Amino acid sequence: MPIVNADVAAVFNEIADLLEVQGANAFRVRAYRNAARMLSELGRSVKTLVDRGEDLDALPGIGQDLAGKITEIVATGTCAQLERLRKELPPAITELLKIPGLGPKRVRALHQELGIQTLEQLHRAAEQGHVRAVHGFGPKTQQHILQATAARLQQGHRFKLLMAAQVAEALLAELAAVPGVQQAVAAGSLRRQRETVGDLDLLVTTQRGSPVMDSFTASPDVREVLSKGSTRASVVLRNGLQVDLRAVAPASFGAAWLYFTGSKAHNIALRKLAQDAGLKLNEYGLYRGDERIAGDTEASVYQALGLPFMAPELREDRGEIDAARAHRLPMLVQLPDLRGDLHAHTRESDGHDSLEAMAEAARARGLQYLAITDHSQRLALVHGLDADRLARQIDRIDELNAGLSGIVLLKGVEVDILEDGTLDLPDAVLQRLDLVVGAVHHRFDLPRDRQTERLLRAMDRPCFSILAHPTGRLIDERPASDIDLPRVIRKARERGCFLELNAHPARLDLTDLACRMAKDEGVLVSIASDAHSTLELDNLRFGIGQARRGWLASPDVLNTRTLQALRPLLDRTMSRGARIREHAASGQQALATPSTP
Ligand code: DGT
Ligand code: CA
Ligand code: CA
Repeated sequence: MPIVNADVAAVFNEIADLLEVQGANAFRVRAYRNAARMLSELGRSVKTLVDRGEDLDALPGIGQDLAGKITEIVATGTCAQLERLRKELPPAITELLKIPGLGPKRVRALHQELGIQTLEQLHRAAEQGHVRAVHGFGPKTQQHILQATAARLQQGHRFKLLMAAQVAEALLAELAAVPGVQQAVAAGSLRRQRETVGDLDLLVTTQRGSPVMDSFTASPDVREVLSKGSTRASVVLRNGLQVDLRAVAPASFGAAWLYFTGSKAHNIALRKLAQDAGLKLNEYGLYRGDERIAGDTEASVYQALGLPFMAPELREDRGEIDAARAHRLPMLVQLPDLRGDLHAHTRESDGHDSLEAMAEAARARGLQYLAITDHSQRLALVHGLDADRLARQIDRIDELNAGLSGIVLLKGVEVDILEDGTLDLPDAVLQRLDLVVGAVHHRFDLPRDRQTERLLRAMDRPCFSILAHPTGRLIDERPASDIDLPRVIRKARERGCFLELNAHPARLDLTDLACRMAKDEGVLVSIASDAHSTLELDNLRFGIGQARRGWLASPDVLNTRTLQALRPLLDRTMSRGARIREHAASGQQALATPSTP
């Protein structure tokens, strides 16, 4: 099985963790982390780049040293430096580092003073009160560690969709190349585009005698074979991801794909429908008595049950079956429906690429417009723009647009929403933009009322178009901030502004259910890449997956609009006209006339 980007990223992240535990230079550590992030977000296979002999140091943040290591990892699955570090430190250090609040320094102290090497040992030490005795730890931290280790030990680990998708793609290509294999497809939560995946479920149809189970379990990336038979096998990969493979005859392919795609709840509901009609549904087909009446395709099964085909993203038993019977299933939005992207960064703040490169990359992906929304000044660490620099960027975009064809850059900003709900830049410069994307980047921990008020107040500002990553959650890393989302959605409807579904695979914020809530309230959703490089524009596909899970059809999505149809919608959020003049008159110097088309 070939190495996928996530494997290389995992090696780099582990190196960074171990270096940090050893107290290595912070720049060195950060270089590995940035490289890991870039790779896991890269739209192309780094193995393919290596195979083709392409120049790896052309990738953002990759110098000669890291390029050499990537080549080494692609060839061998690991790299000498990591092996060296692993020998120097106990293997469970990386696990310990994942506990919130336990940085490398503390992990080091626990290891050195208590000899702790595993989660179980840490849990026991906290239970027995030994942790609080270590310098720098108190009873509160000990309690926190006790809870966190208990939770970790209980919860089965789930993988982010991006990583699961990369691994599945590589595995399916390998399986398809095995003699006798006819079809090889993904099923399970991956196919339903859930934001995290517990394990991978793959399905093949084969001719008799195909060695598919042997090749699958013999793959060098398999750490452990859990079970193996002639029609099924389960393995655990080196990265910890479990993969279940099933083989069926072509006549059962549709029924098996339906069964293993799930969800379990959807399957149960379908089986009940079948029973009520005097039929029997299982993974081999739909039967009347002993006769198989459907099962070679999924559509044949649905049809025999009197239903239209249902997209995998809908199969959660959240009302899709009733909606289907009433012919009320939405025509789900698709990637080619997107005409543009309303959230992207350039080198001017923390992006990797220039305005020109971003414009070209968006055009190459068939987009008609791309909003440039660099960070605002409060985010000094990422070189956020103050009013002067933003004004200069506005001018540059105007100049650039004059010479561009096939793509229009929209002038925007990702302005910080301050703690009191004001915005991080004056209205005078915001007015000159085509759109204002507002976002929270600090104080995620405010109590519900204050956090909600903060957002509502921001949305009430004269220039406010789209609320970006509304809850601020990072999957597995930071919980959603506590907000009254229904209130925020109703506010967006009253104000005529929009909510973002951030397509970054670590965010996917809004959730599927939140998308559905927005749709029900008539609030349009902006599916946005938040790209920090040209390659990250490809993340839009994960946003599409989430939107489809949230029942969004093309008309429910803001950026399926043509530029011509989009302009007036954005203009309304920018209070062009009376209110602007009022604000300009109230002491702030108008920098220029508003840039209406
Ligand atoms: P995951 O792996 O936790 O992200 O979620 P899934 O949906 O991939 O669940 P998984 O891997 O346990 O099972 C794959 C599919 O197999 C599941 O979506 C539906 C089907 N399945 C599994 N167990 C059962 C069951 O007990 N009854 C029925 N009807 N279907 C099942
Ligand atoms: Ca699964
Ligand atoms: Ca499974």
